[in-house]
Amino acid sequence: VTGVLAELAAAVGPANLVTDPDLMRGYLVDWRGAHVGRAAAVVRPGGTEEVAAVLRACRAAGVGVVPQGGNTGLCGGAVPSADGGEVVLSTTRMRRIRELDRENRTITVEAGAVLAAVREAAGAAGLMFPLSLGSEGSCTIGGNLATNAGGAAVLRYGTMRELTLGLEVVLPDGRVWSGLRGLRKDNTGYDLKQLFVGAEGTLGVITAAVLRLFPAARSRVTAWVALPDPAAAVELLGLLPEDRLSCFELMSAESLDLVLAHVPGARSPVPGRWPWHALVELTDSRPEAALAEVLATVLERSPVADAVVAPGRVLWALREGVAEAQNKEGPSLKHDVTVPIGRIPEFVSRTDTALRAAVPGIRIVSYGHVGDGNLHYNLTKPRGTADDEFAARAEALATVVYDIVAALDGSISAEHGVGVAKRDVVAGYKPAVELAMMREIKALFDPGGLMNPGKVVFPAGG
Ligand code: FAD
Ligand code: 2HG
Ligand code: ZN
Repeated sequence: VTGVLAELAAAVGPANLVTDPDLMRGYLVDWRGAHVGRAAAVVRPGGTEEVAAVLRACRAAGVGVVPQGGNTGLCGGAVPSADGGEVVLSTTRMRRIRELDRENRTITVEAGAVLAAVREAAGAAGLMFPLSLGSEGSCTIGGNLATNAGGAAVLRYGTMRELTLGLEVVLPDGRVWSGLRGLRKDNTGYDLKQLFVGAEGTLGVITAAVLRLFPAARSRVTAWVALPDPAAAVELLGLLPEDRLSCFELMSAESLDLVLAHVPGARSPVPGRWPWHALVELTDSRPEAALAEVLATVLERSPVADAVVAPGRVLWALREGVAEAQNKEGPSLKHDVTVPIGRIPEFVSRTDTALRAAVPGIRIVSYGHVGDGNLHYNLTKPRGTADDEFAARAEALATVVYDIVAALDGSISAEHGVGVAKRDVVAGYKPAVELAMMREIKALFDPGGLMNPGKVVFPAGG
């Protein structure tokens, strides 16, 4: 490894090669503190050619490379392994917005651009980039692409996959693929960009992308709705106008309890304690859309217990605060799952019943993007239980959750990906032929197994 460091310093400039343990620390642990690794160095290339030089040098030396953007991922995919021999490739210096094309409704950005900055640039041009995540102030477009990020606006605009028209990628052998086409139609063979979206850095390093833009919202209304159960949420969802609904988020009472306990100044928007809460947002590109009236009419006809309409981001802070609030309550067992929307009520009731029987007092912090079928079915230990006693049950509890997801034709990773956290368990829920195709694609692009080693792809016979 030491041999390659001089080459890396030459590739990116000595100031952008970090080997000091104190300066490396932040790159070696994930946002939750759940995954900790070691590395030979952190390298911070400033452009595509520098990324290519880094990958060539690492390949020649047989050194593994771990791409990292904002390091907000929740599956340990951006954290190096514990062996200390890998290099973290941080994209944070590559954050230029290369072009905004109004006629084509596209923006071309470098992979290290922070999501919030891309949304702002689109907004400044009177347009909108719709990807909406609580981590938008830190996560990068490269990370969003590599994880095929979802978030709150998927029901209307799709995941990162649907928002991407072209990519620039450095392959593991250092070749640069310039696929930055801003075309909505391009049937000239395999859709190669989609292989890299959701690959979590295992097939190459994404260095830039052409993304779709949309008309900005010129009217908006947001409501907090108290509900008796998830079935009422699904019923309300079906009554809302699909062409104007931009978000439909659901939270259990236990999720709101944590936000009220840990987010300074947080207050419940409705009086009393209700089992479930939905956050609903309607938007329209016309300023005169009268959305408040539309929403009020639907709410009058639907099975809601109480509802409050509020402007701005006040209500969003309650929803986006759950992940951090749950962290403050100790270790959480996360299950980012999805089932067909109509099966959410059955999923919740079957899983809640099974888990409450298995662990009396368990806190079920379930919340998420129910408008697209995605729940973060997260668990917090019962009060008074030791962290390690609860953690020891993680695998058994996950099996309960995932078996019910599988029985309902769902997926055990909806939007956060696989990383290391779910690599082995995902393999248990996929047909052998699907696992084999994944291994074959990985071997084709990365025969040496040096791109994000050990992540996503379950090894043959492993
Ligand atoms: P990182 O964490 O740095 O990396 C993630 C993966 O992508 C790793 O495998 C890494 O190797 C790979 N990678 C990063 N950059 C590149 C690149 N340029 N080329 C190739 N591979 C690369 N996710 C959602 O989907 N929806 C949400 O609503 C959501 N909300 C969140 C809220 C909070 C508070 C937090 C902490 C996280 C949330 N996330 C959410 C998870 C996370 O923000 C997303 O997965 C995000 O897309 C990761 O971006 P990043 O730049 O931080 O990537
Ligand atoms: C969210 O929707 C994020 O808030 C984070 O995807 C979910 O931490 C989680 O489990
Ligand atoms: Zn989410």
